Amino acid sequence: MHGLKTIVETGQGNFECATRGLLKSLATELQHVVVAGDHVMIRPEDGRQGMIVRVEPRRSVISRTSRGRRQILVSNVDQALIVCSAAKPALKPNLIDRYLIATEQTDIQPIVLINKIDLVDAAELQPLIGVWSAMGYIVQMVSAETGQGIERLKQLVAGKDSVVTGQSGVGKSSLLNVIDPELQLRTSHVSQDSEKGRHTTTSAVLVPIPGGGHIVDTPGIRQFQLWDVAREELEGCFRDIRPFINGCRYPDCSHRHETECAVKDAVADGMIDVRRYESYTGMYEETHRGT
Ligand SMILES: Nc1nc2c(ncn2[C@@H]2O[C@H](COP(=O)(O)OP(=O)(O)OP(=O)(O)O)[C@@H](O)[C@H]2O)c(=O)[nH]1
Ligand SMILES: [Mg+2]
Ligand SMILES: [Zn+2]
Repeated sequence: MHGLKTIVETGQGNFECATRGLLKSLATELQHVVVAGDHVMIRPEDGRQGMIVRVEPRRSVISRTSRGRRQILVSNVDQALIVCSAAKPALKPNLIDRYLIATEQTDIQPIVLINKIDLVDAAELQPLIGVWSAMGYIVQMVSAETGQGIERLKQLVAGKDSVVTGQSGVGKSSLLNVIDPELQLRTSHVSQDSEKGRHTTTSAVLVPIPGGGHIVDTPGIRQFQLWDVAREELEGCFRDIRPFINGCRYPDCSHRHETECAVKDAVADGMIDVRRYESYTGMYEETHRGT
């Protein structure tokens, strides 16, 4: 999106499109009618120009709350690449849990990438990774430095639309750069633009990658905290805790101080990983009550 113009990728190349007036009238100050990732129908006009006449229903959205209102940043994303590093900065398993929990209520497939695997003994991470794998999460060890795991990463992103998230310094740009050496140039280009005060609502770009698919690039999304999960919904977002919650004595059990709690029993019996349980209680303290 560039102001009033939207670049639409089609089977016959890119078209620079305006948006039909009727659609535009539905826009608000915060919300564009068309967002990056949308599937649209266009009417070609002269040359490579066109008019967006219809926006298809969105499969999934990534949004943030701005000035008290939900703003959609990008739609129809298939997967979120949750990038962390094995060291420098140190691995933070509870932070990974946070990202995983946030994707749980969406149609977005999370993929955990543990980068900088060259800096540690990979075998030591196996028990930790095994806990996530047992719940069905994809966790891939990679190194942008040595190339370890990069072929697998390329397979994971091919043909899919992925957003990338993770703390500063974990190697997101480095990984994108090995997926596509051209991507880095374009990444820095977008950042420079936004420094000049480009309106943040228009800055999401889907960058095509080799083998098909896109990486969603916006500085905002690279730091996104993902979505808020209401306190009542938290237990259900933990794939390992969810099976036990019906066994608790109290229907509103928070699984912390209550007696006759099936979740705490499961932790004591080794059915739920202790670190995951602590991750749950930590998040519980911080989440807000829903409305
Ligand atoms: N040893 C090692 N260093 C790496 C690896 N990947 C990235 N680095 C280094 O880690 C540092 C940070 O990498 P970046 O790619 O800039 O990290 P980033 O996640 O994009 O950081 P922000 O843009 O600040 O969010 C750089 O000095 C990289 O050279 C890796 O696999 N192994
Ligand atoms: Mg970066
Ligand atoms: Zn309980």
